[in-house]
Amino acid sequence: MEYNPKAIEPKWQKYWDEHETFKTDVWDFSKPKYYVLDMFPYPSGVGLHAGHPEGYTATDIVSRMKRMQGYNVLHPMGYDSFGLPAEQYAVSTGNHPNGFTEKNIETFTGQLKELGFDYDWSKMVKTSDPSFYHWTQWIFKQLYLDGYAKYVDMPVNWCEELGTVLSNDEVIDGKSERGGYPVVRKNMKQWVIDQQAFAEELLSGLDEIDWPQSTKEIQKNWIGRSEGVEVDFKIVGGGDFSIYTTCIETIYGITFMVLAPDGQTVQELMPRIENKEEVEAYIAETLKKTEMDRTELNKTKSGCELKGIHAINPVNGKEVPVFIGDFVLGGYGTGAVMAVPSHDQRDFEYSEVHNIPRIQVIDGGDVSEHAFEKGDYLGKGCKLMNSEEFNGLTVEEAKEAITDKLVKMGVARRTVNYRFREWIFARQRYWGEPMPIVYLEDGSIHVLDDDELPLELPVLEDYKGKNGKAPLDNATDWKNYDHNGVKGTRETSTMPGSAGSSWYYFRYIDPDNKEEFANQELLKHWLPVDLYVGGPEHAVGHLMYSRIWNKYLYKKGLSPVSEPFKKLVHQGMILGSNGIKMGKRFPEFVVNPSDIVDKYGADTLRLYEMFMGALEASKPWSDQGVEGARRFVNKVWNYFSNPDNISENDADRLTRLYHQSVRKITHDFETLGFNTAIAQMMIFMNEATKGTCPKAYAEGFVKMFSCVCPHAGEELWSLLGHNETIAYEAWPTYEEALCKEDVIEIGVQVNGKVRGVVGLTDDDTQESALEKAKAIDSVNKFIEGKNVVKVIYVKGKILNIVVK
Ligand code: ANZ
Repeated sequence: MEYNPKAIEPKWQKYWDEHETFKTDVWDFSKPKYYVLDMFPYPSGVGLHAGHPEGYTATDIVSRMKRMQGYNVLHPMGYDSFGLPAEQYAVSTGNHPNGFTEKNIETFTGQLKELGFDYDWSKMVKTSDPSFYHWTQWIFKQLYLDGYAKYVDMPVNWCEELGTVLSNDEVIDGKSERGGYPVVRKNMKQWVIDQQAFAEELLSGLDEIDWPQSTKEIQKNWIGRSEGVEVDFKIVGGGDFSIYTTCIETIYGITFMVLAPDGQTVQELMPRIENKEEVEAYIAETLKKTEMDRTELNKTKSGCELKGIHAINPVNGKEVPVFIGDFVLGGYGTGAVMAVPSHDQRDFEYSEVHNIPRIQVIDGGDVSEHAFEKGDYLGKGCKLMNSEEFNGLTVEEAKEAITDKLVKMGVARRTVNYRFREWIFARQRYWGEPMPIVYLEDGSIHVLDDDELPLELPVLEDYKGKNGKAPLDNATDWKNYDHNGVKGTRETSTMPGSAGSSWYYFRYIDPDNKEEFANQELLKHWLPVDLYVGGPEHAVGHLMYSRIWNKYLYKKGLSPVSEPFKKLVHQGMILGSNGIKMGKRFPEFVVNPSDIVDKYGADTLRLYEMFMGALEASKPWSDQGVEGARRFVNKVWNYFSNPDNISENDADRLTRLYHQSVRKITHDFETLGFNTAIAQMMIFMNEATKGTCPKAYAEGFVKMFSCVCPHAGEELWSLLGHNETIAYEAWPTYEEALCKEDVIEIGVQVNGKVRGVVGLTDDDTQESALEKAKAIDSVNKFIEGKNVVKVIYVKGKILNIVVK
């Protein structure tokens, strides 16, 4: 029978749909649960790209195996459907983005079904659907009521021309990435989420989860915890300010202080500053720069002195000049630093530019001697000098002793700082969740009552924001709030793209719930997600925000788990056959998965993408590779679809290989080593096709094969005489004893002379061969009490032990 994917693939897709084969009864607690999650796509207008089927096939294989192993499997799919492209479509056509989004979702769903994934489509969620964002708004409301979502004045990157706040990565050299318009730092009232409140749990939680080490590192650095001391400095003539330092042991080395130009202190001091004009001009310059530009390590340390202002070092009463410099950020620590140019690289460079003396206080740690090893603090393990009673202490001892002294004096506090700040939680855009917030006439904030949710997005005539206002500002009727006599104006910015994706994995478990965001008993049973597969580019975006929302819900008793994703795996990128990322630059190298399905079938595409290399590796596309995958699917098909190849007897030439294959493929699927699992299938097929195959082995093989190639798998299963889907059949088992290779006897030489014979199998390594040889008296006699200096072991041939 000819293998014809064009006929069997739609046939089985229809069968799965009609029989609701993959519909999960979430209330069935009789079996152990397994929750497999894919990062849901943004439904762009271009449809699936070649990278999508990679991660999705990986989870599909695992979910199919787990189902056969007796788990109740939840493997859902949905859409992260708010976002910029749909908004731009609305602005340019004047149409509501919903229609555009729905059309794209239809295309995506069609393409995903065409690939044969075992999604439970009845659990589909869309973040732009009011029945979903109802609960995004509700969770935001709880964050607000509990004080984690706040409306605060804070510095942002503001682009007047675009009329919106931009994130740091949307600003290049002080201009907007889009359009090249000027961007300034300015203070604005913003909705933010206080993520620092969860910093400690976010850090300690990393130890509980099975995630790639690199992703954990990225999250750790992003959080950027640092332990230090805040010290108060008096100003000559009245007033004071505090600084934050992680190197208090260098306090005797202070020769100047630097304040952030965008901080409060310099404004307060302004009347007393003698060179006011110069200072104000420098502040204005600084406000044009982004934080990224300011913290760039290689740039010159610009700044200017605040003439007439001196600070007093609390340890020795010494007066030092005060400067402003843009490398000191207003939003970190206290926005002020004590500068120690002998031991800090940036302070050193600043002192060079501004001609400030240096005092060395750590023996061997002077940065000027190591000026080229930028960024390193060079004092570890060294001893203090020029530091009065602390001379001779090590840096570590001095840290403690000086802190103790300052704390006792009442001028310092031990503190912890985090690099990450508030998460800015509002965008001046249309296509996002409306905020459930109203500003009342008396100036107070009203958060909508539960019965006012969901607050739906109004339809607009014009989707473009005007005069620096958000698009929703155009919705005059909608904006004016009047509820039971309470009057006010609605917040017109919307939530950022990452709002819905921060909690969607809760909703899959109970997507139709109208009373709560998900039933707690169900959450208790189904969370955490057992396996999550998606791209590494989300390390500090989505994967951080999801952990933050879950930490909050966990604290509140609304999530049963402290971490939402137990195991995380990043799939690698599928490159064009030119070895470069597929994209607009080389359109001729872009592969459209639907074209491959059309030409070779979905099973071939799935098998190919799993066989290209390790899941985590990036790998180039190869048309010959696809051809090879198709030949293998053909080979499996031709062999098992022919009844002449199936025999009834069990004990057979294939027994050992079959048991080994079940062992290896099960193990490799479990650890997501799909390429090596498929390689084992190939080894099995090479042997099998030399003769006939017992029916039991044929069935076992087809079950494993069906995880990778589900359509051909189902069809072969029915040809083997079954009427029901293969999806719920029991996973094949193996016997360890039957996996053992035959024992081969080889001679053991000690220093070149044969001293005995040892039985070894294919599984034996050099170490185990040596151990077995030592267990033979006639051999051991020549080894005992001597040093084994070398072992030469060639499988099946020789074992030569050299002793001295
Ligand atoms: C004196 C000193 C001496 C410092 C020395 C370092 C080495 P992390 O680990 O990132 O927290 N700093 C403090 N506030 C700052 C701000 N708002 N903008 C820029 N830099 C700031 O770094 C803490 C160190 O960064 C602090 O320790 C301070 O410089 C600087 F030999 O104080 B240090």
